[in-house]
Amino acid sequence: MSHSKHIETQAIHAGRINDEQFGSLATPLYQTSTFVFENAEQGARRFAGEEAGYIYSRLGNPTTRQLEQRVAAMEGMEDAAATATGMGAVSGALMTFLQAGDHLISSKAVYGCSFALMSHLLTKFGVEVTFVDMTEPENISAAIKPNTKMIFLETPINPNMVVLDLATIGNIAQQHKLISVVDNTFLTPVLQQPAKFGFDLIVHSATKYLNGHGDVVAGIICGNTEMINQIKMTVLKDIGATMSPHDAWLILRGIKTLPIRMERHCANAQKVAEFLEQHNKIANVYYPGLKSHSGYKFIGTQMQAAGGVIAFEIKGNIEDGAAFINRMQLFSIAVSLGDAESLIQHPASMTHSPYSPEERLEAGISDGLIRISVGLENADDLIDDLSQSLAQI
Ligand code: 4LM
Repeated sequence: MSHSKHIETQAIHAGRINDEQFGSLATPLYQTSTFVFENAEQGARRFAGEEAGYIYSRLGNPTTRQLEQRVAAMEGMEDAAATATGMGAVSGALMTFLQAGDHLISSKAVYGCSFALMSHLLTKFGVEVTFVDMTEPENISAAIKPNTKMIFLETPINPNMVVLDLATIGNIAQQHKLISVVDNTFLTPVLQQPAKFGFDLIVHSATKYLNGHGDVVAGIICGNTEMINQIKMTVLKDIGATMSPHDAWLILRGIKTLPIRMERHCANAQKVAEFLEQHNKIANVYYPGLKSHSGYKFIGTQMQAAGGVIAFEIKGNIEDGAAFINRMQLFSIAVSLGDAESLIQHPASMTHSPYSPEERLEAGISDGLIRISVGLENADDLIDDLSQSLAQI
């Protein structure tokens, strides 16, 4: 499938394999652990890389392959590696290319377990990590050392919705020949394609919008063919963070509606954010779709729209915040995001609890921050739910 097709078409057709045997319209699910060789010689040729073909599902599977090709096309990248979870994707991108003695520069604020991976696990293996505030790109330049190998960021940042400047950061990475990695989970390729700004690797928690139905944990890494092959030989072959073919099948089904789902998530979130912004019990709203947000200027250039996640602080203390969350009826109290169902959670005690209180403060994640993932329900019903709980503060 050509990369020049529109994203709505790619979401349905890119990477599609023709089922020559039966003509199945839906992707066949190859729910198999292993693949049978015609003879011993063929098995040997496949292991030696002399003959194309599947060997064993940890190394590759036709259903999973279709998903890889679809997401790669949508991101405008050559290839992709599907992983067991989003953390499998983040760790795969980082661990394949970093070794003891290398230096990694990461945004200070990132998803809690990505922070834990970098600050705890990678340092244990001798990788040096510096966390910087990337809203000032000069901080990145200032942190670069002779052993700096890679930079890592998310935008908008989970959970505080700060938008980072991909064009400027991408330039810095290219000038210094650093491997640049963006976590594109929050916007998906429908709303933001970091490859346009020269980024080398794009990672996703496919658990979120790509699948969109809250029934899978999965991840994917996009990049050029050479880097993806290297990742597959590391994170899939040797570490084993492989996506299940059944999960790939569900994501392939979910991704067909990604463009229309994102449209609705954005429209609903915009209405909800505007409602929150004018409410007298709300102290701050962080949503790049609001003119008051520092990320608003990137809409239409770097990102098509602001996505479906909103962060905010209420007027009141931590107990008021917990009571506010507990009174929600339509919003489920749950971590994760990007599902049809609207979700609400408290980053300091949940998704970002791997940070120490000091690290969290330093990263700009306040204790009072509440994060919602605006689902696909009717926006007025979501506003009614927020409204009833806010009225009781
Ligand atoms: C959450 N997030 O925030 P898996 N990258 C980003 C993420 O938000 C996440 C991952 C990677 C949440 C999970 C509980 C930007 C996860 C990791 O959970 O490993 O698929 O993705 O609520």
